[in-house]
Amino acid sequence: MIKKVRIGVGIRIFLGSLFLASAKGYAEDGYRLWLRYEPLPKEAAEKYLRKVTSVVVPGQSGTLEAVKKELRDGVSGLFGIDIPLTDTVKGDGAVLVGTPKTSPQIAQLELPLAALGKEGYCIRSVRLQGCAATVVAANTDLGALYGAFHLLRLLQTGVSLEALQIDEKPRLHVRMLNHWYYLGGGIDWDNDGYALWDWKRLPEKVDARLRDYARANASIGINGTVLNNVNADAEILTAGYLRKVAAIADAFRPYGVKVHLSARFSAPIDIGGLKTADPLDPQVAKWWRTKADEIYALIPDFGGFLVKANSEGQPGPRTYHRSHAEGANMLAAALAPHHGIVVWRAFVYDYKPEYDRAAAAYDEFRPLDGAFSSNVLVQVKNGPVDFQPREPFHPLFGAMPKTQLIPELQILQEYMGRSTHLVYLAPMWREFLLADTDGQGTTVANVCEASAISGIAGVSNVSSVRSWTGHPFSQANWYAFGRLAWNPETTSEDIAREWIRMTLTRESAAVDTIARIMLESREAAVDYMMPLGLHHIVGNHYDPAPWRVGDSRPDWWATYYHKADEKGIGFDRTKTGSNALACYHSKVRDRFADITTCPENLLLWFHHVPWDQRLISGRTLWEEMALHYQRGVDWVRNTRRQWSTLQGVVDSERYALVAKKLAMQEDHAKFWKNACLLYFQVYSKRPLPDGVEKPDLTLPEYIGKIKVPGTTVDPRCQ
Ligand code: BDP
Repeated sequence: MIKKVRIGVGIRIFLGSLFLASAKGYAEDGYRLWLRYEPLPKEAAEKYLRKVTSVVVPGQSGTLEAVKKELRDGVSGLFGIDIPLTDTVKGDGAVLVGTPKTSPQIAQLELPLAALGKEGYCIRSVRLQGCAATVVAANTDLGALYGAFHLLRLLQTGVSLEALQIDEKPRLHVRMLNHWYYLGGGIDWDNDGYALWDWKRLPEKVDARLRDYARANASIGINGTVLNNVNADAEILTAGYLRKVAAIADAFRPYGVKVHLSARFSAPIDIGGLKTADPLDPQVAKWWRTKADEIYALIPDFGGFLVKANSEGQPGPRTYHRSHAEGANMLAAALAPHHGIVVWRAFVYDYKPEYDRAAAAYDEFRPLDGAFSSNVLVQVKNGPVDFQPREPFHPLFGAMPKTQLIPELQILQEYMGRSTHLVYLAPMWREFLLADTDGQGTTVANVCEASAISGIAGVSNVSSVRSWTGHPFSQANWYAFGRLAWNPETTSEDIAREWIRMTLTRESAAVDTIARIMLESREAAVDYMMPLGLHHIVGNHYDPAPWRVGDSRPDWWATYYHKADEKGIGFDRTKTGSNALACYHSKVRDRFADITTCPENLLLWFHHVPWDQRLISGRTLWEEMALHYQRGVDWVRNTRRQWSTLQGVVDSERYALVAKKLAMQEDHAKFWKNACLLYFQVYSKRPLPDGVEKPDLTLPEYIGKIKVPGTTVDPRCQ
C-alpha cells in the first residue's frame, strides 16, 4: 500500500505527481477493492480542488463518524492533500453532508427528501451564505453515508461536480449477502480461504477487517448479511455464539449492515431439549419466541432468520406434515414483535419418479401463494434448477402475486469457474432481472419491487483471503451485485466501467479493453461449458462430467439433464415431455414451447432436438454446438492476448495474477470443450465440423481425470 503523506491542515501542497509516480506498476494486493482512492491525474485533481476545499459533517453518531473518515480518507487520497474537516461552511468549496436534523443549513434548503425514504439521498450543487457548495443530504445518517460514497464515486470516476442534481433511493428494501460459511470456518465451493469472521476468537477479538467488509458493502448499498451457511448448525443460536454474533453486529452497525442468521428448523430439538420441532406445537412456538427475545436483547437491530427447510436433507415443517407457510409463519410470529423478517428459501426438489426438478419448487410453493405472513420473504434462485451458467427465469416469479418473492443470485461462481475464471456476472443477472414474466413486460424486477417488503440476496464470494475474492475480477461481481440491488436497471456496462476506473485503471483505452472483456465473459463461459441451454453436466460443480450417473439421486446425474441419445439432445419440457413449461404464464410458455420461437440460447433447456436440426445460422445442431464450444475457447485465448497489452497499465501484481488465471481458464475451457464434445459425439456419431480443434486426449482419458465420489460413468459411452 502507498503510505499516506499527511501534511498540515490547510496547507495546499499538491502531491499528485508524487503519488502517481509511485502508483505506476506498484504492487497491489486487492485488499482495497474499489475504495482505493489512488491519486487522480494532476489536471483532474486540480479541477476538483476548487470544488472541494473542506468537508463539513456536523453532528455525531457511529455512522457520521464513518462518513467523516471515509470522505477525509477519500479526498485526501484522491487529491494528495489533507482536506480539512470542519463543522461549519466557510468559503467556496465546502462539501456539506448530513440530515435536516444534524444540519440546520440542510434543513433550510427544502430538498425533496420526503420522497427518498430512510436510505435515499440527494446531492446538489448549491450556494450557502453566498458560497458555492456541494450538499449531500438525507433523512438518516445511513442515507448520508450512501450519499457520501456516491460523491466519492463521482470523484473516483472523473465525473464533473458542476450543477449536481442527483436524487437516489434503492429500488429494493433488503439487499443482502448470504455467506455459505460453516461454523468450523469452511465455505461451500470456495477453496481459497476461510470464513471472514473467526468464530473461535470472537467475541473478544473482532478483526479490524470486519469494518472494511462493512464499509465495502455500504459503499454499494448492501444493508444485510447472513453470517452462516444455509445448511445451518443449530449451535449458532446458543448463548455463546449469539455473543459472537452481537460483536459482529456492533462492528457492522455504523455501516448499516444488519446481521441475519441461518436458522436450523430442528433447533428446538438440537439445542432446546424438546422432542419435536413441529411448527404447530405450542412449546415449539414458545421456544422460538424466547430465542428471538434473547437475540434482540443482545442485538436490537437483528435482521432475522434465513431458512433452508426440507431441502437436501435439511429438517423442516414437511417432516411434521406441515406446509412451508406454516413453518415460516411460526418463525415470523416470533420475530414480528421485534420487526425481524423470515427469509424462507424455495430451493426444494424432493426426488420423485417421473418428476422434473425444474418444476419441483413451483409445485410445492405455488399453492401457498397468499399464505405467508407479512414479514416473510420467499427467496427463490434465479433459475429453476441451480445457478447454472444460463437458465430461464424461475417460474415462481410469474406465479405468486400475493407473496413477497426475493431473488437469490449467486456471486460465488459455484458452477462458473469459481475464483479461477474471469466471468463478469452482471449481464447474467440483468438478463434475469429484466426477463418478461407474463409476456406483457412485467419483469422479474417489477414483480419483486411490488412487495411491501422487497429484497434480493446474493451468495457471497468473499473469504479470508487478502484480496477478499481470490480472482481480482471476482470483486467486480460483489460490486455489481450491490449496484444492481440498488437499481436493477443500471447497465452492466456502466457498472463495469465504474468498477474498472475505481479498481484497476483510469486510462481510457485500457478501460475500453477491460470493459469489453468483462461484458463478453459470461457468454464465453456459457459457450465453453454449457451452450444452447445445456445444464448441470458437471462433476464437482467445476469440471465437466456429462457422463455422470449413479448418484444416490438420479436428479443429480448429468444424463438426467442432457438426455442425449442417437436421435438428439436436450430436455423436453413441453407437453410431449415433462411439461414443466406449464409453470410459466401462457404467453411466456407459448414462446418457449415453440421450437421456432424459443430463444436458441435456451433450446436444449426446453426441447429434445435432433442432431441434424437446422438452427438460425443454417448449421445443424451438432455443428452449432461444437462451434459454440470452440468459440468459448477462442475467446479465452484472445482475451489472454488482449490482457497482455495491459502490462504496465494495470499494477504488476494484479496484472500477473490475472494473466496466470487466464492461462488456467484457457486450459479448463479446452478441457470442457474436448470432454463434452467427445462424449456427445458418442451419440451424435458425427464428425467435428471445420474450425473445431481436435481434442488432445481420448474420451476415456478425459473421464479418468474427473473423479466424483459416489458416481459412475454412463455405460453407453465406455
Ligand atoms: C447447491 C450447493 C449447495 C447448497 C445448495 C443450496 O451445491 O452447497 O447448499 O445449492 O442452495 O447449489 O441450498
